[in-house]
Order: sequence, then structure tokens, then C-alpha cells
Amino acid sequence: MAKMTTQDYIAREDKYGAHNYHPIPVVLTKGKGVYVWDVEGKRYFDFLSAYSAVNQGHCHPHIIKALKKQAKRLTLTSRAFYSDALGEYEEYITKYFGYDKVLPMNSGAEGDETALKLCRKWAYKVKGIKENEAKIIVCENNFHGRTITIVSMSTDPDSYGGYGPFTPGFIKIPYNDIPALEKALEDPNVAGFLVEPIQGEAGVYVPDEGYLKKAYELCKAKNVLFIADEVQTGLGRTGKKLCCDHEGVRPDILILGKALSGGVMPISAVLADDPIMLTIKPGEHGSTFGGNPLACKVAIAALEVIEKEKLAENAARLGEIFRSELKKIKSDMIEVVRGKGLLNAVVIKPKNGKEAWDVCLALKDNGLLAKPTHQHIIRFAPPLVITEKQLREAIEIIARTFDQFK
Ligand code: IF1
Repeated sequence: MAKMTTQDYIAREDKYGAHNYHPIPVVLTKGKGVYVWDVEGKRYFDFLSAYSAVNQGHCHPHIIKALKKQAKRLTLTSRAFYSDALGEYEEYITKYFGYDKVLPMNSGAEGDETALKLCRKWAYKVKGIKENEAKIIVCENNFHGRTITIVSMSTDPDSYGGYGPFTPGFIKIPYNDIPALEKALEDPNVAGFLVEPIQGEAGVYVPDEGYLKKAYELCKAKNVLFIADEVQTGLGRTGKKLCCDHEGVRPDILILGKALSGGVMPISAVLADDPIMLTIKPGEHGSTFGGNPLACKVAIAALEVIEKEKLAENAARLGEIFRSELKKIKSDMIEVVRGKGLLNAVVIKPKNGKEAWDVCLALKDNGLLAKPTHQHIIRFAPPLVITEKQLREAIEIIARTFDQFK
């Protein structure tokens, strides 16, 4: 049989897979650290990191070792029984982030759903809101996942269009708008405020300094839970362990996902203290795979790597270099460079019909993978294990690519 080409692989996915994505035309087969390789043997810098899921780099040896060891021993028990791995993980992650309890789930969307359910339960059992009347404030241009309830919170027609009827109980306010939050909080049925510390999908939209802190204080004053979706911003990505750490804010409910497994398997977690977490009783929430022994061991290893290799510190330092070097690139296609740590974006001004997509195709040809969001924004988010030397090589590729559009 003839060797399959890139086009063959793409055609096969196109024929047998749902068309719910529009990937950059590259077929990957291998990854290590900051690099991925395509089926033709070409190497690329990965500047998407699976949307910040591989903060620790591809196939990190410490995480893969933990995976292999546990895979041979016990992978899944369900929560019908105890396991020796679950308690070890629960103790590790709660001490790591300083919460009383954790509720383990799988995808980020499930983590968000769990947080919403917890918030509603707390509203009725603790806050004393009348049954079925609780409201949760969310922000315009949010991205929290793809379930029906989560797209009910969305203001992006691509996310919610054609999927109604929607889940009620959400108040949508503009992001980074304290007066709007103050006003929404006047409703006594408000139980929670769900927010991304930086809006990723919106285009790496960094709120004003002090926004999270002020929002947190306003929530406290109204006995409203401050719920942080750190699925994308957490675990070192923005230069701190959590993005909320930049402002000294400790969320009442913290949602983590993506890099909690280093990109090895879907693992998410919701953290909260007892008065919130213990409102959910046995049989009232869960999942078959959540907290499985394999995930527990992988998550411990993934968290160890973040701490041992000082990935947050590296992201903070290299993020400064990245943004300052990108701002030096002379191109009339670069409108804005923004971000925090190694979560960055460049806003592209289309030129001669060439858009962010075309820039990403050229970047790919030059050996660097990135993906546009919203037509005109390119996200740059390499694995946090990247070295300064590698980063400077990547910047060189990006500069050269923009030169080609002169
Ligand atoms: C896709 C974006 C990134 C998230 C936050 C929850 C979830 C996500 C803050 C859900 C997921 C993803 C999913 C991915 C694209 C992606 C994304 F462009 F849409 F915004 F990362 F930038 N909270 N984000 O960012 O987590 O259920 O997927 O595990 O293709 O949908 P999930």
C-alpha cells in the first residue's frame, strides 16, 4: 500500500468525521516538549499548546511515567468504590491550592457545569434563595465550553445558534465593567458571578488591573459566590499559579482543566470550601470517569511539574520578552500585541485580502503552529517549558513571516 500523504489524512478525517472544526492543514504524529512533528517529518514549534492543555510540554517524561505505571495497575473503579489513588490526589490538590475540598470531573465544560450546580445548591440551601429562582451573572463574550447550559450563557451565535431552547437563570453583563456588575448584583436572587480572569476565546482580552479584586469585593458584600473559570488561565499560563493570584483574589469556587493533565487525558477539578462543597450530597452529582485512579496519578504528576520546573515563573519572564519583541516587529498588519505571561494574542489588520488565517498558514510553512480566533486574532501560547533560546528562535520565525506580507 502506498504511503499516506498529508492530503490523504485530511481527506479521511473529512469523510468520516463530523465537520465541527476547521483545522490548519497539518497532520501531526509526534510531540516532545515545545515541538510537534507532522507525518512528513517536519518539526514545528507548537504555539497553541492544545489551547493551554500542554503547559508542561508534549509527552512530559514525568507525567508519562506516572501514566504508564498506573495504567498497568488500575485505571477505573468508578466512584462506587474507594481507591488508594483518589484520596492521595484529593489531599495533594486541595493543599496545593488551599481549599477544603475538590470535586473531580473530566472536561472543562463538566467542571463549569459542576460549579454552576454547586452555586445553585448553595443558593437554596445556604443563602436561602427561593427554589428555582437563583441567578448567576456571566460576562459577554465568555467561553466556558459546549454543553447546552454553557452555550445558554454564551453571546456568540456560533456557540449557541440552533441549539435552543436554552437554560434560564443567567444575567449577561459586559466583561471588565464594574458598574454593570454593581447593578446586576442589586438583584437579591443572584447567587454567583462566573468569570474568566482573562477571556481566552474572546481574543485574550485582559481586563483592567484591579477588575478581579473589585469584582470579588462587590460579590462578598452581597453574599454572592465569586466563581473563577481558570480552565485556560490557570496552572502557570499567565505567570502565576492561578491568574487570580495576580490580584490576590481567592475564588469561592475554582474551576481547573486542560493542563491539570499536561494534555495527557481529560481531567478537570472544582475546588471549594466545605460550606459550599458539602451542599451536594451522595448521589446528587458525579461521573463515571471523574476521579479515576489513572487521572489522579497523572494530575499529581502534572501539578508536580508545574511547581518543580517553576513554569509560572518562566511564563512571567518569557512573556515579557515575547511581547516586547513582538512589539518591535514592523508590520502594518499588527494592530495590537497583548497578553499576560505566555497567554498572548496579536490582533491582525487584514491587508490585500490577507487575514489572520493566511498569516497562520505562512507561520506553519515557516515551522510554527498557531491558530486564529475570531477572524482577526492570532493566539500565541507555547508550552511553558519553552527556553529563552527557543522563544527567540520562534520570535525570529514570527518576524520573518510578517516580513513576507510586506
Ligand atoms: C474547543 C477557545 C480556548 C475554556 C474555558 C472551559 C472550557 C474552555 C475558559 C471548556 C475550553 C477551548 C475548547 C476548544 C477551544 C478552546 C478555546 F478558543 F474556544 F476559547 F482554549 F481558547 N473554560 N476552551 O477556554 O473546556 O470542555 O473543552 O475541556 O475547540 O471547543 P473543555
